[in-house]
Amino acid sequence: MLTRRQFLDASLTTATAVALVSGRSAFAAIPEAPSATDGRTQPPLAPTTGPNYNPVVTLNGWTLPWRMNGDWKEFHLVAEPVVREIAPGMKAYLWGYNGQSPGPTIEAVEGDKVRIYVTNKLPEHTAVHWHGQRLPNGMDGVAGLTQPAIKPGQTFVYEFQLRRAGTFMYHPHADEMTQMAMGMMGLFIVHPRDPAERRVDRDYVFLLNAFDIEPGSYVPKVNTMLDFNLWTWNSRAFPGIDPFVAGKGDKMRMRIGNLTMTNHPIHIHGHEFTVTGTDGGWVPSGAAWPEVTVDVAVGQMRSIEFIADEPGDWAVHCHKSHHTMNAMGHTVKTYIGVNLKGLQGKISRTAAGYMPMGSQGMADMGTMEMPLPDNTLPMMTGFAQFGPVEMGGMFSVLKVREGLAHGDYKDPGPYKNPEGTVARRVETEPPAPQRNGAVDPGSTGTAYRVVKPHSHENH
Ligand SMILES: [Cu+2]
Repeated sequence: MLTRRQFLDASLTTATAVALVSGRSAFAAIPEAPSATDGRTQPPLAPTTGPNYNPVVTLNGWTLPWRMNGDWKEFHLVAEPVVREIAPGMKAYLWGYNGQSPGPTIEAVEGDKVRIYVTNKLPEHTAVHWHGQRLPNGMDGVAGLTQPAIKPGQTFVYEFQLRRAGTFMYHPHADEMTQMAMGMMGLFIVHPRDPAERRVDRDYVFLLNAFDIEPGSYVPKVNTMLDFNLWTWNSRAFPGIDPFVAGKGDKMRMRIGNLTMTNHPIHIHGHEFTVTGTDGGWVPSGAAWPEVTVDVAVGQMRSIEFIADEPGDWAVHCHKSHHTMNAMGHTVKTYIGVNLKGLQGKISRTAAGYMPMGSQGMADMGTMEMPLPDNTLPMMTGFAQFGPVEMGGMFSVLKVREGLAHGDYKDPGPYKNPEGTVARRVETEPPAPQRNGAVDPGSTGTAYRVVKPHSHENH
């Protein structure tokens, strides 16, 4: 609790800082702090000064512009409350940086000297830790241990030289439980000095994060330890997550950082990849190992690479099935195998609006127009060309297309499958009975016999 005196001090300093930072002429020593609120993936930011590199694409995010000052690259982060659309139909009141959660991606080059200003517009103190970076101890951003906390209204500066290329993160190290549960985090990419080293055509980056937001409310519960109800990539949940777009034959990289409190096995359909980097650096090329699922543990980063050589719309998702479900699913009861006929009428007499569901599985929930409280997301949702996708949370699509231009990241729409290459229905006889979800132990399965097999299968 702040005392009245402390509160007045805090609001005065906040007001002063706001005036100084927005009035550029009054505060020329500090670079401008650009801000963005658009939840869509922004085009990569190609460098206009300093060494060249192939910029990353931040999924549903953006890169922080910088300015050169002598031989220093100067950035300005503003820690502040933000409104983030998690997916269409739901907004969250979070804390982040420069208008968004996660904050903008910082990109620079191995050997660069970076000067990062951090202005605190939060109601409490903060500090920024540069996860994975080699730097002087006093620049490590642990409030109390390596520096005084940045009080509301204050601006601190961090200065260090980037000693190695790789994928890093930034996040608060002050009241971490609250500030990370509220969405404060960002990516920090350091490119190799030689742009030919480890070069790829498309380099996607995202953070795994999670929130616990009651349906109908806007602010995350910050004391939740494990039972989160929104599993997100860059603070977005499917169907709010943009696709990974690839030209056929492109060399792809995805860099995935985990700032949740559990591990996430990230799985890609249709392609195998190699794990080529961790927060500790690049995996030597002879030691990179093949996978189709990479487990990203808490506080870790994994960089994976593959050639996008299979055209199509390929699912990319966390393999924990509860992490591909949105908030409303977490309270739904299981009724599989229960005959609910007649029950609804009886219960509705005492509980108005009662709606039983799921006696034949939960798939109804992907299509039903069920009234939701304001500001939440259905359990499983999303539509594609063949029907409901029945997903939520940590799910997106890798869209591989022939003939995409190098810098084209637009959603190319649904994949046009070549004739005869889509799984199809076959005629059966007798028709499969309605089983109402119950398993008949005496069933021999003959009801599903295919009666008109292709002739060549009879030989
Ligand atoms: Cu997961």
